[in-house]
Amino acid sequence: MKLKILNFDSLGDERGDLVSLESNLNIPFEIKRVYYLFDTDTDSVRGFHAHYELKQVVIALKGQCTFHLDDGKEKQVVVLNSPLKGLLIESFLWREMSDFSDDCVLLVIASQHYDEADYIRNYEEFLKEASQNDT
Ligand code: T46
Repeated sequence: MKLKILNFDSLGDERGDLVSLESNLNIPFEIKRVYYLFDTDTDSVRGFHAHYELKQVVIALKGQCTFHLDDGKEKQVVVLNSPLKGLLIESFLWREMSDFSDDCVLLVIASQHYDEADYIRNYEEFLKEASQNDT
């Protein structure tokens, strides 16, 4: 599975921590969009889609949540719970997010502007597209 955890160095000192994220340096693509999820209902499950092109790095700035990832052949579960770790989600990965802690703030760094046409929201369609992309 195309899954990678990025480790970010803190530039902190006795005053506290600071992490800098930069296009094509510690973020492995040009950053086109940033969004964040917060105050998510702890019972909510989000996602249920994959992307054709979009790459993203997801960071739990506060709290934690669980990512269920599926490349059509293999499934993997990742708990995000550190502002020093980023989950790189490449294209053609089905994602579902659950178990949001009350205080969870998820930062998402994206390689493309928002485009609904880039979403694959039907799981059967995803399996078909993922197997074609794999060949
Ligand atoms: C992903 C996970 C981690 C916009 O208008 N612009 C945006 O940039 C985004 C991300 C969303 N929206 C709209 C589309 C929906 O009407 O905001 C609403 C909620 O989005 P969605 O239901 O897609 O949220 P999630 O949490 O299921 O998925 C989001 C991202 O869409 C997705 O790319 O990987 O977070």
